[in-house]
Amino acid sequence: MKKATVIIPTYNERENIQKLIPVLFDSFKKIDDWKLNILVVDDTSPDKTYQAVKKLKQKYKDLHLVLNKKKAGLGKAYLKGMDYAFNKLSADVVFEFDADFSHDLSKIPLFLDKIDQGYDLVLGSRYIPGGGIPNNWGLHRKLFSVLGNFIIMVVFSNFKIRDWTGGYRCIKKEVYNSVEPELQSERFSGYTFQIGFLTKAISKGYKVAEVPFKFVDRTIGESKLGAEYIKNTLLYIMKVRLQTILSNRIFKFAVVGGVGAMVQLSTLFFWRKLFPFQVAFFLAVECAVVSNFIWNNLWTFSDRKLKTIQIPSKFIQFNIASGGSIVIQQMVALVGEFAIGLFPLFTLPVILLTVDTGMTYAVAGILIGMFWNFFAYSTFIWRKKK
Ligand SMILES: Nc1nc2c(ncn2[C@@H]2O[C@H](COP(=O)(O)OP(=O)(O)O)[C@@H](O)[C@H]2O)c(=O)[nH]1
Ligand SMILES: [Mg+2]
Repeated sequence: MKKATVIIPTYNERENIQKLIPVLFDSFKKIDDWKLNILVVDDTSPDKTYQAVKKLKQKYKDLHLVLNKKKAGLGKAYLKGMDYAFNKLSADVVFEFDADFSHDLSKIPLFLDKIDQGYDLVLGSRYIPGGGIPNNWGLHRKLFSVLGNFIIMVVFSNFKIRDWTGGYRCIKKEVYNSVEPELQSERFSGYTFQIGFLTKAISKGYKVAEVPFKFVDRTIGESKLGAEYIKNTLLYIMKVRLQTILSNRIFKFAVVGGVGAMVQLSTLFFWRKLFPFQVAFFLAVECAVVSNFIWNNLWTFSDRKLKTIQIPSKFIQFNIASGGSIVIQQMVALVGEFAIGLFPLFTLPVILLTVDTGMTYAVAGILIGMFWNFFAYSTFIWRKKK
C-alpha cells in the first residue's frame, strides 16, 4: 500500500500536539487506500513538547519523533523531517502540517486524491474558491498575507498558483529528491522555505495542484512567524527572480554579445594606429569573436563546456557562424537599401542611429544576426549533451 507521512514541526506546542495526535489518527481510519503515519519534528521545545510526544508514542505505534538539539527554524525542521520520512519510514508522499489546528485535517483525503490523479505537489490554498483566512485576523495580518502572495505572483509572473506561502502541503518523494540538494545549502527564514521549495519544484516542471481550505487561527500557544519576516520574504523573492534572470541562457548570450561589441570598438582604436582600416577592422572583429567564444564557453554554455581537444575545430566553426551572422546583417541591410534606397547601412553606424528607417534595418539586421548566432551556437557548437 502507498505510504504517507504527516510531518508536524513543533516549537512549544505541548497542549496542541496532545490534542491533535489522537484526532489525526482517528481521521486516518477513513482513508483506506493509503497507509498514514505521523512524524513530529521538535526542536527541544522549552515547554517539553517532545515529552508529550514520547508519551503518546507508547499508545500509537505509527507516531514517530525527530528531536533536534536546538531551534533551527521551520525550513530546517522540514528538511530533517522529510529526510527521515522518505528514507527511514519509506514514505511515498509527505504532508506539511501545523500543530496548531490551523490546517483542516478533513482535507487530507483530497490531497491524496490529487496525488492519485498524477500531481506531484499539492498545496493547501487559502486563496482559491472554497478557501479562506480567519475573519478575526487583524487588518495587518490579512494585508500581509494577501498582498504578500500577490507580490510573489507579480515578481514570479505566475498567476496560476494562488497560495505561495501556505504551510499545508503534500509532496511526492520525486519532488523532494530533485529539489532537496539545492535547498540544503540555503538559509531560510519564516516563509521563504515554502516559497523556495515551490519555485524550485515549478522550475523543474513538476505538476502542482491546489486544494482549498479555510485557515483557522490558533487558539492555544503563540505564532512564531510574524511581521519581522516581511523583509526577508521580499528580499528572498527578489533574489530568486534575479537568479532566474542571470541564469537565463538568452540573457547571458546577450551580455556576452554586448561585451563583444565593446571589445570590437575599443580594440579597433588600437589596431587603427598600426594598420590600414580594413585590416584593423578585421582584427577588431576577430578580437570580439575570441571574447565571445571564451565567455560563451565559460558562462552561457557552461553546462556544455567544450573539451580541450574540441576547442580548435569548434573555434573554426564559431568563426564561420559569426561570419554567417555578418553576412545576414549585410544582406538585411542590402535588401533595405535596395527597397528604399538608403546609403550602405553598416558602413555608417553612427549616422544610422539618427535615421529612423536606417535604424529599423540596422536593428532588424542585428536581431536576425543574433537569432542566427544563438541558433548556430546552441545547435552546432555547444550541442546538447545526450
Ligand atoms: N521544529 C520547529 N517547528 C517550528 C519552528 N517554528 C515554527 N514551528 C512550527 O511550525 C508550525 C507553524 O508555525 P506557526 O508559528 O503556527 O506559524 P503561523 O501559522 O504562520 O503563525 C507550528 O506547528 C510551529 O510549532 C521551528 O523553528 N522549529
Ligand atoms: Mg500557525
